[in-house]
Amino acid sequence: MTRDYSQFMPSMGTHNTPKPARSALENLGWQAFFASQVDVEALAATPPVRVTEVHKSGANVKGDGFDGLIPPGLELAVGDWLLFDEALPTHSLLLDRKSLFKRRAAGHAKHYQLIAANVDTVFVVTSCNQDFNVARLERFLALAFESEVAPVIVLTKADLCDDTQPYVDQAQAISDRVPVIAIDAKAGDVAGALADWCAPGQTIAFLGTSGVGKSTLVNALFGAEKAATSGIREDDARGRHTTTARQMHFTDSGLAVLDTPGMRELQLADAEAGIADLFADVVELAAQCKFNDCAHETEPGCAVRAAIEAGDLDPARLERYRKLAAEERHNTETLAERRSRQKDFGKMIKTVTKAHKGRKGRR
Ligand SMILES: Nc1nc2c(ncn2[C@@H]2O[C@H](COP(=O)(O)OP(=O)(O)OP(=O)(O)O)[C@@H](O)[C@H]2O)c(=O)[nH]1
Ligand SMILES: [Mg+2]
Ligand SMILES: [Zn+2]
Repeated sequence: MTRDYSQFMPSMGTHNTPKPARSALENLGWQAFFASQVDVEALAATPPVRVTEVHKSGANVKGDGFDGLIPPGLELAVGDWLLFDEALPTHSLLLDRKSLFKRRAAGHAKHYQLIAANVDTVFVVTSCNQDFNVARLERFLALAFESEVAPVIVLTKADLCDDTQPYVDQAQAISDRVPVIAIDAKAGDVAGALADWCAPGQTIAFLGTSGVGKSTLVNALFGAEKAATSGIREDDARGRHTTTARQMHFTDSGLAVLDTPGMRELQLADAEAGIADLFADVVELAAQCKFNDCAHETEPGCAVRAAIEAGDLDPARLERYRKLAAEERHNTETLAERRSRQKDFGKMIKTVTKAHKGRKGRR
């Protein structure tokens, strides 16, 4: 195994060389990943811009000393980077995404909704009250793993709860790859608690249901009222959907921050790998079952049941995994059906066009 020992090496005079000033683009989240897709001429002719908001009438974009609007036509997500074509904005070139959050659109079984692109860290927010729900957290985390975005769980309203430890323990048990933070978003040191993920040039996003304090966290990071917040209904601790649009804000230090509207329903599709990552413990156990197609019910040599009996696997966790995996398969099939129908339609058009051209040729 090769190990990286660089952190143990003496730093070679780094404190003597002043850091170069960060460029305006870097302060919008421009990273080497995007720069490597563009040559110098393209950079000069079509300057990079970042999508900060997407709505029906188009997308707001921001670049170096530039604020603009791209008319509808491109399928864009907040956080996207484009090479802006001033003469024909809808011909702007979309750069490859480092990451993309998408979900099965609510109410449209056969469509995707793009949530955000090029996010480095996602804070999955829930509060220490009735909103706390392990199955829902697992959905958000599986989506993050699928999108290859590092997730962190933030438990807000620590001040309203006698003992946060049971919440922290349950959140921590979901995955040892996901840090958990409990905080008072209104009065706690939010910037300090999230500092590890908020270096200049990074892009962070807040996801979670309504009323959990996403906008409150955003405001705390800015030290200013960037986003509106409002009270929750006391009876069921649910929010009122105060934030209605996904919006990217930028701090003076060069951190890109995405606030999102509360999401009640998160349906996963094309997220098999993300789910397997999150439930790696169950997947590994299942691989040790005697039969490849073991349903972990009554089969002999079932490693999953053995782990449950030994108290090493929570049966409720297995059940949640099964349910999420089955739902994901169903959603993925529905989307695949639609895609294949579109492909068939595309083929039909091509055949018709060809036949038409053929006839013309014979005339
Ligand atoms: N006491 C306390 N109140 C909080 C905390 N976090 C948020 N709140 C309050 O909870 C309410 C909802 O907070 P928001 O920040 O608007 O919640 P949101 O997640 O942005 O909600 P949507 O925009 O509807 O998705 C507000 O009244 C906040 O002041 C916290 O840690 N402690
Ligand atoms: Mg909000
Ligand atoms: Zn089994």
